[in-house]
Amino acid sequence: MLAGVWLACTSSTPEDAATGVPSFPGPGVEQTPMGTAGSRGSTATGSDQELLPNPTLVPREEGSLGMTPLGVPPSGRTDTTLRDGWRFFAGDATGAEQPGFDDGQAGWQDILVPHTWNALDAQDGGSNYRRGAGWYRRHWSAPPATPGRRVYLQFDAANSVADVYLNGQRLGQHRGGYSAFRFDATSALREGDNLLAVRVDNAAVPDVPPLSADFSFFGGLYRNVHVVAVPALHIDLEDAAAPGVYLQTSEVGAASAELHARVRVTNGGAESETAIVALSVADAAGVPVAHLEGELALAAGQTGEVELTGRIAEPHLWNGKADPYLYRATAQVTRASDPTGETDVVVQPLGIRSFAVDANADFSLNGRPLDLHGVNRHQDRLNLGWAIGEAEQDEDMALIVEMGATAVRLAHYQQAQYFYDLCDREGLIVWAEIPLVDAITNDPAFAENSRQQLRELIRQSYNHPSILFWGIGNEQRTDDAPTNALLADLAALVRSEDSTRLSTYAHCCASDTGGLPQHADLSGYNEYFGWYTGTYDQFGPWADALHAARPNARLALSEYGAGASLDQHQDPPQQPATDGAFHPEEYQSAFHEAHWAALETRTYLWGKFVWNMFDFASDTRGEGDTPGRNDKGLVSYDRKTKKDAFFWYKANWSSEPFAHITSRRFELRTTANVEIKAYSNLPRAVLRVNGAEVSEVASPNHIFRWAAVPLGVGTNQVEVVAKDASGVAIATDQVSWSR
Ligand code: GCB
Repeated sequence: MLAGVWLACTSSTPEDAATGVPSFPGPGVEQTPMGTAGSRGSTATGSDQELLPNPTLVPREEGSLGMTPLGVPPSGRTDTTLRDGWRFFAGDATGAEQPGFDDGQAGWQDILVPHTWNALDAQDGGSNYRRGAGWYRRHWSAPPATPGRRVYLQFDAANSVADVYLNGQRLGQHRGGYSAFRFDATSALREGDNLLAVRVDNAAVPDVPPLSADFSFFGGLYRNVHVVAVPALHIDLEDAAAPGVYLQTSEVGAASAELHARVRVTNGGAESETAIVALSVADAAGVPVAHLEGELALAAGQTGEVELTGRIAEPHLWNGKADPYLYRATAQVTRASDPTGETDVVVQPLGIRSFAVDANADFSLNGRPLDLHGVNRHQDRLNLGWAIGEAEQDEDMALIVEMGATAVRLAHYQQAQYFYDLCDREGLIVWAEIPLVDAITNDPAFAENSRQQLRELIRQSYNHPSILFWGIGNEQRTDDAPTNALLADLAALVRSEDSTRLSTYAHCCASDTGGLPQHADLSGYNEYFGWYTGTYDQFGPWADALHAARPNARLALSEYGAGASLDQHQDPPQQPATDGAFHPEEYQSAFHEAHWAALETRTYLWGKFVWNMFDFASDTRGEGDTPGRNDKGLVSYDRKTKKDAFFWYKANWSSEPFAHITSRRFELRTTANVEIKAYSNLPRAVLRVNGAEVSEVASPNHIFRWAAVPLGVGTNQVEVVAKDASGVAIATDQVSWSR
């Protein structure tokens, strides 16, 4: 919602000769003047300013001092998305980085970016999807260069090793499949036609995590590619491809909150400059509530950092789903020698909140208890793999919100900034993490790449108020010295990068009380009682024993789940063989009913995350009804069908009234009498079969059961009407079963 407002602040066109911005013709090219970019660094001058309380701040007049009607100063920055016009070759192609290379030859195809070459073969099982090289090429036209102006190529992700060339010149390599990266393309850029070529490779390499995992590693440029052009004096773009603006709040109370901002500035020009750095904060209505300014002297080519601090009076808190209130922070850099001249602007969300995690009590947000319950999410979907867009992410979020989650673990890697934006706007609490999954190597390059990916995750996602936890790893299985050293190192990196949030870890398999879960501030456990081990009624006693053994540890259930097919049914359900072909939907429901009953009373667990919100591709798997599928989702891989267990959580977590008859896809019945079960968040429900009332029952726990209901031969119309406490019918559901 807010992002839409920011993007609307267009002040220059792609062909704007005055700004020297390259033009990128053609449909599929989306351009806005406000990119986000970033960095961290060296010299700093500071400015501490008391912020005026809201009512005494006078908004600048529209149009004065360069302010647009929407309150954002015009920026010399442009951000252009290169969506269409790409040629792609699946494999290695000698010389493909050269402008003269013929990409019209056989084997090359037109594609749109985001793109993956594994959309189909990484979802169909057999552990045989193509892992290797792919080449992308795209021409574009640039106007004459403007002295000092810098042009960057930004990749929001490429899995997993990318080599970038412009006009045959190699700009650099990025290793890591989930974080954004940028290269300064200015020196390789020329007037007129330019040829961008990218070699992406998703073959296994020993130094880039993940080495192994229970999901498919889709290769390609699967997120957007941008051209970002900035004035000579600009907000830094080279700090791990971050926004270059880092916002923190502290001492958050009803009367005020402290605001600390670091803004990194680069002088890309040939002369020394003094930069005027301003940070303005506007409320959700666009009314300014704070303005901070500092100055920074920079030699030619130098990057420095300004620290600005101040106070926001009577802050409107970002309060999770109850009130996900966002301010908008606009950082602006201007040359002191030309204060009305070109600026560079970066706009970021600002949410003001405090939180605490306690080993023995509920998580709290802004001093109030908040139950953190939700799901893990993978980013892939049927026939698209990871090459998804905003519409798919909106749909994912809508489903998570409909179910009533308060939190989400975005497993097992950095996800799109757009999804973190959605979490900010919806008020979901986020566990974000790096892809340190399963196996590690002792190679120092592996540790360094893990650190790099963690640094990128933190810096690129720093300003999302929804993110409270940085995940440093998932399920390292060997409790040995190198693994402990790596986890200790990553936990320390979180502390040095971001003292305002907590590190966390998802543990399994090695000893619960061993070394591995001790490094992060918080301990998550992936436990599958009733699926991979034991029975589901063992979960509660296990959790209590762990809490007793680690009384000061802050514990979460980071994963729990069971597989379910939409087409396999059983009454009453039996615990299936996990690696078998039969995963009845009814067993998944029973598993989650038991787990949630055990979880909702254990407030010492700060978070509870179902594995998984959606079925996902794992090409090595061959179980359930679909090869290559992990079927523990509450929603199908194509997002079209919600399994019964989805409605179990909705009944517990959402107040939107509904009724849902379970086993609805169990259409052909073979017994004369069946148990009929419904979920609802209303207190009473009536069952009717073929128009005749069976009975009205009350339920304290959202499960309504009618035992041994006779079904007639032929088609049976089954209807449940859920009622409020005073007996008013509020929601109905119908299914049709035959016998
Ligand atoms: C886990 C892993 C996750 C798997 C899941 C499963 O513990 O963390 O990546 O997908 O179990 O379904 O087995």
